[in-house]
Amino acid sequence: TPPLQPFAIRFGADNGTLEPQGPTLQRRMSDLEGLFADRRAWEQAVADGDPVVYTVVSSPVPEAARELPQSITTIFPGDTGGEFWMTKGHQHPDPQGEIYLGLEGRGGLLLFDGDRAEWLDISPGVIGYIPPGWAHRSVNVGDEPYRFLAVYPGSAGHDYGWVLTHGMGLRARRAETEATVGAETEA
Ligand code: S6P
Ligand code: ZN
Repeated sequence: TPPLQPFAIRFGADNGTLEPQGPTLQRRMSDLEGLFADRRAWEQAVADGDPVVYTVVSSPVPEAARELPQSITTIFPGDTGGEFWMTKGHQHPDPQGEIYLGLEGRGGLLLFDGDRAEWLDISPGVIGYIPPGWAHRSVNVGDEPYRFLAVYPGSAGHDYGWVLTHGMGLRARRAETEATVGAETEA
């Protein structure tokens, strides 16, 4: 395909739309197998209507070498067995940096390089930087949808198996008494 021509993209910070828009996807609870610590709670949630946990809307910029695709992720509020709703998380097989910009709601960016885990609070106006080689997962720690813009190199690729094998080092749990961040070491 020939290189793109310059163009503007209008994004809806408050509704998660991109115009013009490229591919979109919805991830339901059943798509998150093996990710929540409490497998029984996950099975129950799948049986109880298999809710949509998050959506991803992309701009028309393709995931191709030297291009710079963007997408808006919206994670709905909730928890499964006390663990906040979250994205699957992935590594970029070709390690390259990525940035996230918080747009709405209250969330966090969990980063894991296989050795060290880090947690960044992300809210509207905050940019989270993901260095090359750090697996990343987003978490909604609030009571409304959490939404962010991601900008990433088109040749980075996505490896979801890495997280299933290595975990993410930390988990974000709803505190027993109040709905605040509870990032704890994995059991
Ligand atoms: C892509 C970027 C995001 C995620 C999206 C969904 O590199 O990190 O657009 O794809 O937040 O998360 P996941 O882990 O299901 O791809
Ligand atoms: Zn990524």
